[in-house]
Amino acid sequence: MNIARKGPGTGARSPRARLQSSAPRQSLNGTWRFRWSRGLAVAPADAWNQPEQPDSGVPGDDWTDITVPAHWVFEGHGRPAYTNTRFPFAIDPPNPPDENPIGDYRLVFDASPQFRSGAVLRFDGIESAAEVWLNGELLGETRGSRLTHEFDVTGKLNATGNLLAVRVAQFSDASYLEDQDMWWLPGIFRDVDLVATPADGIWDAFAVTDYEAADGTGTIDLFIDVAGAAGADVRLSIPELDIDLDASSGGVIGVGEVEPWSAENPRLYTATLTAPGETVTLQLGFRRIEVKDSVLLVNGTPIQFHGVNRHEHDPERGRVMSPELMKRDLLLMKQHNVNAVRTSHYPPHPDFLTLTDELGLYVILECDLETHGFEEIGWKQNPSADPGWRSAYVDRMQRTVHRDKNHASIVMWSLGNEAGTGTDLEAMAAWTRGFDPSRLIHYEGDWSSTYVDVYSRMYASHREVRQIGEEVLVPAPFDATAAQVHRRSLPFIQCEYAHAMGNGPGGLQEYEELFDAYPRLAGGFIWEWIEHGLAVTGPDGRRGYAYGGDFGEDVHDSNFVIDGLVSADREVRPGLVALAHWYSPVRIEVLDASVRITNRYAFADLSGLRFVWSADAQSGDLKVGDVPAGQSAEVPLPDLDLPEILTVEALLASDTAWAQAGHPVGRGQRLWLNPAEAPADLHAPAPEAFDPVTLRLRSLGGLTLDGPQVGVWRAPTDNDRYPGWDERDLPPYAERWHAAGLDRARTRVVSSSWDEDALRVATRTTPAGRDFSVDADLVWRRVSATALTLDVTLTPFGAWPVEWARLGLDFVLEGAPVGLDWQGQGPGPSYPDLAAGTFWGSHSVEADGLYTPHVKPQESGARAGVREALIRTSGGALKVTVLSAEGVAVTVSPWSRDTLAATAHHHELEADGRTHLSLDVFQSGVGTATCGPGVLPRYRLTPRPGRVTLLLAAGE
Ligand code: IPT
Repeated sequence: MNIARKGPGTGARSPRARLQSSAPRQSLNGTWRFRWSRGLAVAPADAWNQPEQPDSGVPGDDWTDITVPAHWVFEGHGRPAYTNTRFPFAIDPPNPPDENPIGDYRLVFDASPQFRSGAVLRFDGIESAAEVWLNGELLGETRGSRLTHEFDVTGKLNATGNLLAVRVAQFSDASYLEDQDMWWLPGIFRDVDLVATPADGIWDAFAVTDYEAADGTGTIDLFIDVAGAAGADVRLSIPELDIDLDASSGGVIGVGEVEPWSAENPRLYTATLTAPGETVTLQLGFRRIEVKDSVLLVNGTPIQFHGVNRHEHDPERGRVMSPELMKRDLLLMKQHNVNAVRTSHYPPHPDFLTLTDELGLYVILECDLETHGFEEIGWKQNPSADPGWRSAYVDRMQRTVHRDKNHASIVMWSLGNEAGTGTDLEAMAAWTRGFDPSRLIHYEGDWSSTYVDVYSRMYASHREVRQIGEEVLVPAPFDATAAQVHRRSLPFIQCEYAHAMGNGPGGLQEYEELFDAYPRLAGGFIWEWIEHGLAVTGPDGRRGYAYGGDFGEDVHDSNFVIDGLVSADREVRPGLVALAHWYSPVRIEVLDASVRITNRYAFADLSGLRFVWSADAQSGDLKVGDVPAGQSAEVPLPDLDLPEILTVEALLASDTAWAQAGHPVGRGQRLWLNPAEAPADLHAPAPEAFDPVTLRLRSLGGLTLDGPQVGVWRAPTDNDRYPGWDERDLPPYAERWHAAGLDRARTRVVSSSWDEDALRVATRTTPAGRDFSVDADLVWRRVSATALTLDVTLTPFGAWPVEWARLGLDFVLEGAPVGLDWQGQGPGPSYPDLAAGTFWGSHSVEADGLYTPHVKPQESGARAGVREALIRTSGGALKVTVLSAEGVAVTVSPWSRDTLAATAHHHELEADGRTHLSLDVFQSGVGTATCGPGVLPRYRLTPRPGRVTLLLAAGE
């Protein structure tokens, strides 16, 4: 096995489409025999690949059972490893390291006559290179872990006892081309099948569909590659379109008027191709993707990608996908108004695309290619620029395009990710353009590339995105290069933006507003859909997730692999709730006496939606009428007494393939809240309730507590730990906060006085060794034996060198948190730049809903705009009523911020049995600094005064 060369695999048949066919297929998935070796040099040169070798295992031999498909690191052999961009081995292409786990696989199987007359052995995914033997004969080698290889086994199969032997190398020359930001997971991890290739059957078919919006008609340009005897007759039949004709010679076929395919209305027509030996079924979607005047059009209409990047990930099985999990991902996407997926950074399981066709999502289908590790050495030796690798590059692209070429949902072919620049990429593009001019070509890594059809970038700042939107509206400067002129003719997408790592991402609204404002901007794809946590069991049996470094890797990138809108178990993170709002196809603005409804669909009117208003205790349907795509309408509101809250929701009017009738797709709300009534007849509180040294409250009714302590720090989020891309000259907030001492501020009582009507306390809160502070004036009054009012004025003092994380009052309550009931924004958490998708109302969560279980612990769970909250603990309940005009953000946690900041994994957090409560007057935004801009200026919390009046009562 030669795994140190630059070429593609050997011996496989040329790639073809994955066809839904009548040809028999036999799955070879199941239990195989397996043997692991430390490196190729020590992989036994015995007769492992020969039928004579016993495969059943005798005591003492080194063969065990293994599941196919699986990654062997999850089957008891070796361990997973994570790196982002760095190679976990020396950069010495094309040589893999000597310490290179080798897996030998053996399967004995029978083959019925239908396969013996003609068949291929099909491997859908082996990481990273394999040598394939059948009955002692070498069939060839694979390259391209996420690419399909089919080996011709016609005439090579016996009725019984066939031996399939596969030797897999974890690392190979191919690893230099597969440096995606993900776990290194070796093995046969996708399906293995025996597929019959019947005589007079159909080897390959390519139906290039088109839709002419001007007259509503469709065409099919058909290419058929018949197996066996030349000239076999093939009939094309599309019953719904009354088409039944001889298609043997292929060519363009007009189908007359059709309903076009789009993500909004994924209309498919079932077509069959019938040859004497085989029938193939195609699901045809008629659509046209094109660029006109730097605008991206589908079926003649501008569209916007409301997209996400999706890696394949299962917390127990790595990149082994089940049909259920793929469907779950896509349903969740559709339910959150996502209309596009980039298959980052390799072709997904082939069945994924059947689902995107059916459910309606635009797909950027990406080739299995990334050479990011060469960036470490200034892109020296980058394979993309080395003609020696060209055949490997082009082979990868051909395997990518051929397998999936019949899917209506694929609107662009992407050459790969982060592979630098070079002529091998150009060669991939040239082949693709020649083979399939019906789709656009995407590649982000070469900004001056003249061989792509879209200008694509990742994590560009809002300012830059605006410039890109604007530049096509004015003539190009006269010294512009040809490449610049070409680029200005292209639509712009962000193939990655808004890095969904930890608490975040902020800045979604501002991106969406730009995408809406400039025709050139065709939207983008959030990084990324799923967190790649690997399931582990915590010390007390809790389920948790591992990340880079947890498997003893000496080179790793820690939790950078945990950056999804959903957890590895597909729990929705707050970022996805916010995203669903900004990606919504309707905008609803409640005005004084009317509602403005904007239809943001590209094609559909609003007849698929029902609009429901609710105000205080009343509700009803809102008649919205006909609002064509892209238009707005103002609809009068019912005549109501002035309500406190008016909400209008857009709900699905009927069941769809992805959600049931009543599913919310958009919401608008307006508040006219009246301030809470302040209690009268107040007196000074009892001194015993206060700590004699700190003058903080220690008891209230039967409650034992300690507070408030002024707080301006938060347990750093992932985004707080990275410098924003727009201010890389500054250390990240987490470091600046620590340097300034926000995490270790202490309070001194400056003065206090007991009057008849109040206790007045002035405090100064200052980090050790610093001379900047927050001064607080606290006025306590007694309402009853179980209730007090607290009026607090907070004023920054001195020259704070950094913005704050928040400005608030912290309490510690004896007793563990049990739950929270509140009136405010909810039900999920919100931060100033991550608040969309929450709405004002009465909400309630139990203990495990108080926080977001981010895999790496950090600040989470704030409920904003709260006017009233009941904090339930095992030691009793505290009721907080905000008497001043603005609500507060309430954070309730079983862990202190110090504990959150010091613990590596959520499942390792140890609760101290108390309730940590913060009532924040202000909060900073969260931003998306892990990749991209930090907190935008308007969401930063520059030190400023704040004021709040609270009613605190021991509740029930
Ligand atoms: C970008 C990668 O394309 C993506 O795979 C992922 O690694 C992401 O970053 C971070 O999570 S590349 C980076 C240099 C912006």
